[in-house]
Amino acid sequence: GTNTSVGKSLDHTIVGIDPGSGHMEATAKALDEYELTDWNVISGSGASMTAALKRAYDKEEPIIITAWSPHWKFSTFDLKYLDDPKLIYGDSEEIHSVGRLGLKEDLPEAYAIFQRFKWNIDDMSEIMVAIEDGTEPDVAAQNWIDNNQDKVAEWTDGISNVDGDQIKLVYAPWDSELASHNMMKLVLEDIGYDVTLSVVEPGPMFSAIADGSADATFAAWLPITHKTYVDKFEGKLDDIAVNMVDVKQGLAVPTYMKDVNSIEDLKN
Ligand code: PBE
Repeated sequence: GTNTSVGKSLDHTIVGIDPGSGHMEATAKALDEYELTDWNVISGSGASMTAALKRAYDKEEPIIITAWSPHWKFSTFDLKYLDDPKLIYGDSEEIHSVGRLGLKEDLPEAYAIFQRFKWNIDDMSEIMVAIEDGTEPDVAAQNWIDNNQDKVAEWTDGISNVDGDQIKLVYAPWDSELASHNMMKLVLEDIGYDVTLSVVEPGPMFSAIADGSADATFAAWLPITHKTYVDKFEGKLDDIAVNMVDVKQGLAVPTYMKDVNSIEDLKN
């Protein structure tokens, strides 16, 4: 049938991202739960995934990617999520701001901002799309801040300035997190912090917060995506607040793949 030929034309391969991401864990589970025994997922990175997507899309060739929103790929390409009736990728996910133990006492001004920090998919997408269009991340983040002074003021009003206190933010190399961490870096610098951004793989991201070598991350996708990490470091992370709701992850295909609409369609 048609779906078998989609599998064949793709060599039964789903294009994945970095090995330690929640997405790769969920995809392994999806292959298992939907009994897609012939299929495999190749790891890479967000950048290699979008490069493969662009190559396929330009030729209208089939491709299945691990996708998440917010992400600029949904602005650049016409894509659709595959239905996931077993909710392996979660339903609606949230992004949490997570800090090391003791952050509240050590850096109370930053902590107070993190408790209030909340924005939405359109906000983050604006920064992501600008970066993808070639704007430097710090410039794209500053432009968003300049255009959203009211929103930023809700996080920072009444918070005292600090005098060069150091704070270390850590995130994994996803474009969504590139946007959020560049934005928060500028907000913190504006009240006087000396901010370090470091980019590491997802496992080291959570372990850095848990062992106190980093102060905070705004990259914890829950309740499903990063559940394994949060469980692993239970009692060693401060789940400060939700900074975005209604985010999503799943498998996606270009809309020109008309016969593939559900993960179940990939079954032989
Ligand atoms: N993501 C985006 C991440 C979380 C943020 C869905 C690629 C993941 O761990 O899979």
